[in-house]
Amino acid sequence: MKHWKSTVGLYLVPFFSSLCFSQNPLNFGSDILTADPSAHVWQDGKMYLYTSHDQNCQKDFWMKDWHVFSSADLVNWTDHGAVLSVDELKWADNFAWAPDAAYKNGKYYFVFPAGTGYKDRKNPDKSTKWMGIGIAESDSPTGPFVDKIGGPLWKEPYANDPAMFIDDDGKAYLYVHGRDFDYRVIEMADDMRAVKGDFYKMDMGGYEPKMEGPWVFKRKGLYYYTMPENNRELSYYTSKSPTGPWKYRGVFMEQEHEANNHHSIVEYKGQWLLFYHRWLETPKLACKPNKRQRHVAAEYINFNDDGTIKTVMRSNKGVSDFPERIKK
Ligand code: FUB
Repeated sequence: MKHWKSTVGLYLVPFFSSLCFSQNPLNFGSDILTADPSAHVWQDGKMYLYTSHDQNCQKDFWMKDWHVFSSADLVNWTDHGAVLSVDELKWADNFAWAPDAAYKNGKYYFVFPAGTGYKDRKNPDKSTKWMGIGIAESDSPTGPFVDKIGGPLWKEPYANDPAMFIDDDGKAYLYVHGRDFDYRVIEMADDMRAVKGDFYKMDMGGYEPKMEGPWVFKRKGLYYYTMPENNRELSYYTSKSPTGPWKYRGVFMEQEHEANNHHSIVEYKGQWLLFYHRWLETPKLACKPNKRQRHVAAEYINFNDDGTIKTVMRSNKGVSDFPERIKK
């Protein structure tokens, strides 16, 4: 009997310890539903995640505010609350979708999509939904962020999912997903309160699948344009310039369920990291008919010697060993 118990105990130890140390999705210390993480490491040496905020059992992505979380070890996170809400905007009242952030001129910028109207999925001709991109500023990475322009950066074309990339020379590039308007980039004015010049349609090497949620980063002199291809699997292009021409390099994270993904990639304390969201059963909420809700998760992302990205698998462990890794 004693022998039987100790054998079972032996098998249970790894099971329970994996539960204790599994921290994917990330533990933000509450039941908040988060999606569309935009990761940045700021001057204070901490990681900041700007996310969309799903409402419990929300209807058709009707989302109202954005949150920011910070951490120094990717395990212990502080929720700094809502950085901005559509209630503070004069020009939008809904669709607080995937945001991004930037630091320039000694200020923090929060760049976000928001909109008005209604999307009629049964009769698309009756849809009145419109979305545009706003930019708000603050002296602090956690806000409060203020929309000093009081309007979107432009009215047409319809656009969302902004990604701001600031190059080493200080130039700020804004990439968006738009209605018949993908693979476009535009430069920001120096004061970051307007766009400068015209949209530039980038050369994607002849491969332009349906996409949303672009993200641009630079590693070892090579620029990466990553995106949820078909809104689902994460794929990428590389280039020697932030405006292309780009070369398609393939998928680095497969899709999960018939559901969207949205991500960001950043280096922190010598490790390259992928932040993304997963649609997971969330029984506590008992949402019908969509039981799965979005939760922000993270994985390590690795590169081959030629700069190509190694396939990333979703894991329960995520980056929960980050504190140990950075001690080494
Ligand atoms: O969160 C709302 C929308 O879903 C985002 O803007 C898209 O990228 C997708 O994640």
